[in-house]
Amino acid sequence: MITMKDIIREGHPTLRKKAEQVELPLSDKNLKTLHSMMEFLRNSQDPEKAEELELRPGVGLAAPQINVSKQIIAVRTFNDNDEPKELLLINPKLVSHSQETAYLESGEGCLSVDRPVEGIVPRYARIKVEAYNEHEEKNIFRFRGYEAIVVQHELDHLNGIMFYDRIEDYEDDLKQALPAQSVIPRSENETII
Ligand code: NB4
Ligand code: NI
Repeated sequence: MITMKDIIREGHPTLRKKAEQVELPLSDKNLKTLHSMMEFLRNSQDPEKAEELELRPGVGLAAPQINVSKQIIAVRTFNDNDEPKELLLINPKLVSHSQETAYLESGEGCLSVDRPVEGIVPRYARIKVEAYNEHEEKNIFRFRGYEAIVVQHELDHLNGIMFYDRIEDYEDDLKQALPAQSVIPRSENETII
């Protein structure tokens, strides 16, 4: 079972590496990793479990955060009917995005960052992601709004990017310059979520 002890924190070199592609068919070990990542999100969103296990709540987790440098993402959000929506994305690839940008009004936090960092983190408002699921089916996923932001935060982890790398006026020794092709220019018609 994954707990906060398993989550590596900023300064750990794995968080700055590009994650490796996962080989298909999935090994039992990779399947176990996938499922334990989703179990962590479920536990972290369950107030009783979270207190008992001392988990910070999370809506997403990327494998590099548990020191597994592989292209695996788990996302657990809620739909309009308040039902959980769980997604496991393997070898995800951003295939297209809107020009329009969006950001979370309350800023972003990261389970690998043990301090609050304020500031605007520009993200694309809508994205299309090609990925395999846990059944090894290739799919194109469309995300918008809050969900699109969560997925982009996780995709960044697979590329060694931390959310504060994207905050314009933030200064810190741990902040790194974005590769030019990763820069997201803020749009005029930006959505605040
Ligand atoms: C990933 C998110 C940071 C910004 C927005 C939010 C929470 C994380 C990090 C975008 C992605 C984890 C992975 C939350 C949270 C709202 C929904 C449902 C019920 C509690 C939960 C709390 F916990 N970020 N934490 N941070 N990360 N919303 N919510 N609620 O998830 O570092 O790379 O359960
Ligand atoms: Ni994070």
